[in-house]
Amino acid sequence: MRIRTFEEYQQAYKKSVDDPINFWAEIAQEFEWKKPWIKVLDGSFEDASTKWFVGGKLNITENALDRHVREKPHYPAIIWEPNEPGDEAITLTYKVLHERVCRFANVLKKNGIQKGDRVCIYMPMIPELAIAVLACARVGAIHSVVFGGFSAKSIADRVNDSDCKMIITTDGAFRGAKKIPMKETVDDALIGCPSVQRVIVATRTRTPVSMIKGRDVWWEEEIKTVSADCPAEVMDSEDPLFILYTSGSTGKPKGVVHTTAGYMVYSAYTFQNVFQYEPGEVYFCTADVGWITGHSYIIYGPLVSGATSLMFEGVPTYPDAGRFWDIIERHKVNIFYTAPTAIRSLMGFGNEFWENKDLSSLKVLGSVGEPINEEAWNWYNTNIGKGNCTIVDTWWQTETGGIMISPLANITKTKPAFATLPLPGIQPELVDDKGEIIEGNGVNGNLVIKFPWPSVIRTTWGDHQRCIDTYFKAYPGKYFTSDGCMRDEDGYYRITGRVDDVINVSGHRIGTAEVEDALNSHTGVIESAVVGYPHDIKGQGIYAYIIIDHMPHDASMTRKEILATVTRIIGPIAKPDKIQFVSGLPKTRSGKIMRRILRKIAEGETGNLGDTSTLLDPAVVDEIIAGAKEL
Ligand code: 7RM
Repeated sequence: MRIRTFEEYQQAYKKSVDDPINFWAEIAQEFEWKKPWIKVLDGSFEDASTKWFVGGKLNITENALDRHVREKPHYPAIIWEPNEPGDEAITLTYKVLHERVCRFANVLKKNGIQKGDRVCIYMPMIPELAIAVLACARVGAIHSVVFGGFSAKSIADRVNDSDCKMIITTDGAFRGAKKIPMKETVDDALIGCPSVQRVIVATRTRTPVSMIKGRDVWWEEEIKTVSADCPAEVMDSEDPLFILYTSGSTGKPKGVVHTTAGYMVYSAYTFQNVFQYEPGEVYFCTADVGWITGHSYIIYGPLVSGATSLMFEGVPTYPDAGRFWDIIERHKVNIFYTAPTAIRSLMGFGNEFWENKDLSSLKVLGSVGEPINEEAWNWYNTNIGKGNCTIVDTWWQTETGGIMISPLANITKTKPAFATLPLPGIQPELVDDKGEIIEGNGVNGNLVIKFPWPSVIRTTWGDHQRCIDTYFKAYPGKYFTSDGCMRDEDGYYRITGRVDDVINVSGHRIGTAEVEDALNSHTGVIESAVVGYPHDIKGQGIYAYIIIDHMPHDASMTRKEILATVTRIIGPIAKPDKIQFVSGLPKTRSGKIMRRILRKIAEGETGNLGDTSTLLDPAVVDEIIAGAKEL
């Protein structure tokens, strides 16, 4: 499974294309199965019916825990670094983690959870979060982790979409200098969630919370009453493992469904090959488990691989902008995986935060979530990597389950800002808007993947047609990524960003339609249009054009109120960075908003706006340009 040279990569790649069935079968054999599969690959992209390792039986937690407990019980599985730098880090060995997962799995069963039930997890980055996730997998429950920054309404929407029977949360969360309520937000959400029968609350901040009789129980009390022995549920390869909601260009966030075997095989295979993890090393991914990166590369990929995964509760700037470098120094981190937005933000804080830190343990630096600009790539390479670390710029998506295009650390020759080459099993192609394949090198196009890989999205929860329409319809027989991409003279891939109405703010995916819906629910807002614009640190910022029923006397107050509404409805991550009040929006005769024009104005373009001849009222454009200058 492990590739060690560029020649081996080329051979593996060739085999994965010529003979994908045997290629993946050989890799899958290295895992622990309760019953072997009958067929490696079935179904088709046309109706989004891909299935892998059909008929196989397994439990992912036996691969992530039991297997390693037998071989190396005292090896650290999770090193947890708390928010407060003075507080001692906690190490959970594979044996301890296994015991705690089994115990909590019994708590789930005792509280009525059975195979196939959906469980929502709304927690900060504490070990109990990883334990809750794995305990769900142990009993065959489908976890749906909701990022701790989402609002009560966002929780309720997600819980209701998949009829979660339970929510696991904490009293509160520590985030830098702030203490944030969690249970209280869950309580607000639960006003509108009839499916939830039980709430399990773990203690973190000792914030007083309301506990409802017959519904709410304490984690610490529950685990006292159960055994530490919990046989793993027998799961089919294609039984859903989890749902993770992600934003698209239209409508509400979709529940992306990943299944058991394919996801396990692919997350572990890519973890080992991209990062080249060696026994004894410490791996640190700064993502939150609320996003796919945390699922695949804090929990499942590393643990299935028997690695040591460092999990950090806090934020990069607390107590100061040297926190990541301090963690790397103290825990002798070898592999560090973060987002370009964090790099750009830490670049701005000055040398004193990293110069005095010993970063010599580092071997591999990773980047994920958004395009990394050359300046940030070079800064990361020179100042953090000291020119001695390889940078892996990993392109992938919630829907792909694992890394798709990336260098293999110290194997693939890198190039600043390039995700470089596809991993074995991944067949990318560039196509134009008509679906014509763009051959050759030195070209640009829409990125599609023309052959299934084990962790491709299986469905969108409750609406399979939406999955087909979103990913498999634009280019029949191919998976459409919604990303634009260039392939340079060397055949290297560089992802240029989304080609749909999704904005990538600090590596978080936000749908413009969702933000517009939130804005439109604010009193006085008649209509709104949201676009992304280049932002030095966040990558993209959110720019909202708003038609309001009458111009406010105090525009800054109205802006604040509008932001409060967006925070209530979605969460603080969706707050527009700029709000411009306008009297009209540039629309075509058929009533479609011409976002292209709004995007250009948001970028600061005033002259060349392209063809505006189809506009109903071209005068509105001049007004918007004038207003944008004053903002
Ligand atoms: C892993 C993750 C997916 C979107 C994707 C891209 C963008 C992610 C890179 C990247 C350029 C990268 N999942 N993206 N990684 N763009 N280079 N290395 O982020 O579902 O939350 O977002 O993120 O646009 O479509 S995600």
